[in-house]
Amino acid sequence: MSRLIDVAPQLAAQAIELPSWAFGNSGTRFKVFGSAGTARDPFEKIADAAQVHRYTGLAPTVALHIPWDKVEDFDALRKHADDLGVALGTINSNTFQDDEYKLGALTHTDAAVRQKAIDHHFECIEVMNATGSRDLKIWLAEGSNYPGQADLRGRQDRLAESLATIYERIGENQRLVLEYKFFEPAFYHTDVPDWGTSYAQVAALGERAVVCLDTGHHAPGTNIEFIVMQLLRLGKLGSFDFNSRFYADDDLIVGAADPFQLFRILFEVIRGGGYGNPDVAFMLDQCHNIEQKIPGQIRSVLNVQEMTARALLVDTTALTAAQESGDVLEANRIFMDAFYTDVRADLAAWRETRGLPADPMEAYLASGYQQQIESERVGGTQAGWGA
Ligand code: RM4
Ligand code: MN
Repeated sequence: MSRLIDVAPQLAAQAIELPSWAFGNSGTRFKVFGSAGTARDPFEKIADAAQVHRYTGLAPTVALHIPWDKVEDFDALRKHADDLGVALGTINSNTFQDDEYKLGALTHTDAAVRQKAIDHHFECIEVMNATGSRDLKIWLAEGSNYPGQADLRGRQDRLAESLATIYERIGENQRLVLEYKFFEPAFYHTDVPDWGTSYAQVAALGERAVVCLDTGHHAPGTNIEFIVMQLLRLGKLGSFDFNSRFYADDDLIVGAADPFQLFRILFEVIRGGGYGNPDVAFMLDQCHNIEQKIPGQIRSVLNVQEMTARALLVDTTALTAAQESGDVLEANRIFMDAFYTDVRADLAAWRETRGLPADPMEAYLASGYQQQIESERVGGTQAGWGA
């Protein structure tokens, strides 16, 4: 078993993008709770995200959602991020909150509605040009609720056509990233429900189109690490939206519901060459409905770091030997040995060697930032879904 110190250089390469929406208020369809100090605009969301990076060294970029994070002057937002030591990352499009999109956006039967949705993506590409972002991430809320309601095949064909039009606008150094999700808000069928559909759609577009795997977007019991392996094998795993879930798309703190699953996923990422590889972006897609938001994000990136460290500790030489000789129990023992290794004290010491606090959460809580935003951010409207 190798020690943490042996894998430290690989740990230093870790970067996890934060979602701007984690710093605004969110909730369920029953209630969105407000909370003191919550960011009121994209500038304040970036300031909060920068705190996470400051204490963990793990989160150098922030993803934006358009129009939630639309500002007059994206150059100013970019400079603001830069001044705070972070950069703007992935641009997420949003075609799920306009009345016209009730029955679809990129798949709608009405060409005018499809064009509106395509134009929104063109606008997102302009934002990317201003922010210096590489990735346009598309998640579609499209589908139907009742059998017979929609022409499944027709929608898939219109989706292909709309995506091709958007892809043509993508710059040389930009990518189109298509995210899948098995259900919700549509309950009978979803137009991009699984990795296979996303793969088929992006493969038809070209090299700069890849798949986003959101860990909360599968049916319970799905072997997600198998999908990770397959997409890496096919060269189409573009990014992760990390979060955890118990039942549906819960968007809870990554590693909270099933740390072992996170370990298994990260093991396949590493084995498949997706770790420390700029082609595979690590992002969080979470909401902190009842817990504090900045600490929630700190806990999340630390969970990913901790499980990455454990996955890096797998003795792959011994594992391969056990696999090839058919030693079932020994292979499983080697795998589990790494999973059960407590790396927390070693990680704390390693952080200090890099000028970071041993305990980022404690350092943040002691910094006074939370008290400061709670007293300063009075008046105005707190950011939330749709704002
Ligand atoms: C979706 C999907 C997207 C995220 C939105 C807010 O379920 O996961 O990635 O942008 O939620
Ligand atoms: Mn997502």
